[in-house]
Amino acid sequence: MTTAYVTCPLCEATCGLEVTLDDATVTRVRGDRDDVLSHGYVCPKGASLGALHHDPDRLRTPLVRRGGELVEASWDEAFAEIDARLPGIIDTHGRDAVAVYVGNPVSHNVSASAYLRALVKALRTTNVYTAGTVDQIPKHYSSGYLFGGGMTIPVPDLDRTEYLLVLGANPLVSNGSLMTAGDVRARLRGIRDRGGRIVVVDPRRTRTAEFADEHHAVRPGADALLLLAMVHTLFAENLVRLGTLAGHVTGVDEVRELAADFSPETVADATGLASADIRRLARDLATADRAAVYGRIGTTTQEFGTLTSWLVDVLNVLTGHLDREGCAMFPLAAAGQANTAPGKPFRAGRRHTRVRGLPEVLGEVPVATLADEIETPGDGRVRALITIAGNPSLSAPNAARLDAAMADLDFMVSIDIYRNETTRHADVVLPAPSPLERPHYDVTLYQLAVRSVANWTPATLTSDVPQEWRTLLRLSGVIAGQGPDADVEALDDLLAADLADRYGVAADDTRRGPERIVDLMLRAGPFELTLADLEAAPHGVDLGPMRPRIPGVLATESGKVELAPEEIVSDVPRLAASLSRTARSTPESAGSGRRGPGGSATSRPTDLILIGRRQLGSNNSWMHNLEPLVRGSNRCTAQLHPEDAGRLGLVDGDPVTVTARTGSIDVPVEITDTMRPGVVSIPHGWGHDVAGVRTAVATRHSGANANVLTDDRALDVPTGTAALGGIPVTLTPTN
Ligand SMILES: Nc1nc2c(c(=O)[nH]1)N[C@H]1C(S)=C(S)[C@@H](COP(=O)(O)OP(=O)(O)OC[C@H]3O[C@@H](n4cnc5c(=O)[nH]c(N)nc54)[C@H](O)[C@@H]3O)O[C@H]1N2
Ligand SMILES: Nc1nc2c(c(=O)[nH]1)N[C@H]1C(S)=C(S)[C@@H](COP(=O)(O)OP(=O)(O)OC[C@H]3O[C@@H](n4cnc5c(=O)[nH]c(N)nc54)[C@H](O)[C@@H]3O)O[C@H]1N2
Ligand code: SF4
Ligand SMILES: [Mo]
Repeated sequence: MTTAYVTCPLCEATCGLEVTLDDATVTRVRGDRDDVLSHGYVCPKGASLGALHHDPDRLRTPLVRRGGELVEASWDEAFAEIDARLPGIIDTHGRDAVAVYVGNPVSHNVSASAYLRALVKALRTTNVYTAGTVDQIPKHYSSGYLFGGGMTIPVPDLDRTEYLLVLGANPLVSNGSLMTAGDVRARLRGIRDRGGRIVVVDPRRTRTAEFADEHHAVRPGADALLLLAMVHTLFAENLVRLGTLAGHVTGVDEVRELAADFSPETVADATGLASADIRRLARDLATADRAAVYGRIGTTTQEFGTLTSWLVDVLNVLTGHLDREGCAMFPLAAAGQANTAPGKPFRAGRRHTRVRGLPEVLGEVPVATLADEIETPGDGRVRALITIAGNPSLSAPNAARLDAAMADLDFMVSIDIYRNETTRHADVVLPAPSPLERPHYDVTLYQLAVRSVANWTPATLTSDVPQEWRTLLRLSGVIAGQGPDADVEALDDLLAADLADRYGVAADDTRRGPERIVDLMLRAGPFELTLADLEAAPHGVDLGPMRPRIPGVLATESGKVELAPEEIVSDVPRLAASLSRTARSTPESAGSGRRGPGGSATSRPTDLILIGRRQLGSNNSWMHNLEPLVRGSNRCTAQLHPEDAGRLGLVDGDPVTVTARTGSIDVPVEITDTMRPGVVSIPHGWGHDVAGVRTAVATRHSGANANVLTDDRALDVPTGTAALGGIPVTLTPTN
């Protein structure tokens, strides 16, 4: 028996786990009590790392399409196929004919994230689509314009705050997002133990809402109105206090003017909150000494994602709750922290997509328009696609359309650990090692951690599957014209030398791959660690709580927090227009009349508004092939308030057909008074019963694909991020 200590790479919490092995068999996974961040916490997914590693369906051999069928092939055969097909497409149709889709697990995989740069550089395509564009891009955008850096995102100082206002996040289920905090439950409990308050704004009474002191069931998409009315109240009641931020903020008067028309009375109907409650929320926030406003995916993947993300921080600033102990603060990571050296001020929209003119943000363009780019003829049409750790067939809006478009590509390569809904369309599938077969250091998520910590995980098990960085470099070699057998070591040396140059430190050339990269990032970092320091600390190194970072962290043109950037406030008229839209709608049905942008449905009594939900045993779309995770309550259902169910004559478990502009799906209803009347919730990541996958367990527990209902036309306008929530749908009992 041996024991290994690993940082879980499955979600943003970065928990430390203790893995027990009998030779190469994982016999137990539990929380590492000595882990510096998570102190022994583990969730059902982390506990399933062994099951994931041993899953017989997980890919260990490349697949190549022969005579229409994906068949097992050697690595050399797979790369020969790519070399025979991909460079030709670039030669004939140009660089932009190849698109890349980067999925969520890349953020948790330094081997993939560090070496993706090489691939994108070799491709020189403008078509880089990411899961971020169905997720947090509005927060990067608002932070970029407010503070000057797209990664300069404030996170709540959970361990010291006494008032936490949470909008559109359910950390007790998601384990925290844009807020890396292993064992979030203990940390939230800490707030209450200190006599503090937690307030949740969410159309559903989630686990986090149940746990909180106060819950407000806002109407989907109305958060920006709510927050702007709180801003209005702060000014009206003379509660604006910049505190230590005074002298570091511009644009306060502009914000006052923008909020003038949004009194609590004006927005009450549209938000579903009483004006007295809105005023009280503003006062409670203003008078709390240590407080933070925090918003997550319910605030970013919605019609007003940018404005909501912006207003979260406007409130933090106006109440003096930014960059102070116990408030919203800027983390400081030991490696790769993007905002430690002064850079150029953030700018988005440096280019726009060909068909719909949607903006680039952080070099990424919205996956909501990938199908347009594949389907629409002309120069720059996407003819080939490389997916890396992504499953857009289940995760992107109007997924059925994108799925069909992918089937129509000239060539597709996927790097993935499963043959699933997306990778079944590929011509070549290249496997990646399991999480236990690769080293790990969470370069991305530690930049958003509530404490500075550093933890290195060496690979626990060896693998026949090449490390993902090697696969990415080999693929880059094909694209750079070096053929199927590029010198991976030489390419790695180049990449490391380039980074060493950028960080101004010498690379330790006795190390290879991500080890060399992480080591040089650590040495260049603010705590001047080395990889050897971390190798000697299997439970991680604690580097202390967040510290004030203003003004040094600010990279705006003015060197100040720019509270009213044109790129954001120009969207306020669209928000104002949404108010008159609500005013015109019928008041008796909470959901009716609120249309997503581009939605053309007329209000009917059975119209509902669709939102999503996360489930403890799911990880977006890809862990449903593990028996321990698909037992019990982890099911794909449409949650509905009893009033709505009664109106539709539905009882618990009845099958319903849910229809939106883009398509319809059948799911059983789950009747629960945790839902806001007029709103229906269906989790994403299900819908595994399609041909050509190799996920036996998931197929048996299929569920339906909620993203058949989400609309690729419904976007947060400034960023083009999909509004996955707030979609008008109709429910009819399935016969
Ligand atoms: N167990 C589990 N954990 C996960 C994941 C998973 O799939 N399963 N996925 C991971 C990923 S990729 C991410 S990005 C994070 C996300 O982390 P969270 O954002 O915390 O995740 P959700 O549980 O989806 O919480 C979003 C909440 O927003 C609410 N909501 C929907 N629309 C609105 C709205 O218009 N306004 C407001 N105020 N609320 C709204 C929903 O009801 C929901 O409760 O979770 C990560 N962790
Ligand atoms: N309706 C609705 N849709 C949503 C959301 C929602 O809340 N509602 N949430 C959105 C969010 S926040 C996100 S982040 C996206 C996620 O969108 P995606 O990233 O497209 O989807 P995932 O389900 O995370 O798929 C991850 C893929 O990576 C593979 N994989 C896992 N580990 C590795 C690895 O180490 N290497 C490689 N190469 N592959 C690996 C898995 O097999 C799977 O195919 O979904 C979005 N879609
Ligand atoms: S909460 Fe996230 S990081 Fe922690 S064990 Fe679960 S999946 Fe892993
Ligand atoms: Mo996400």
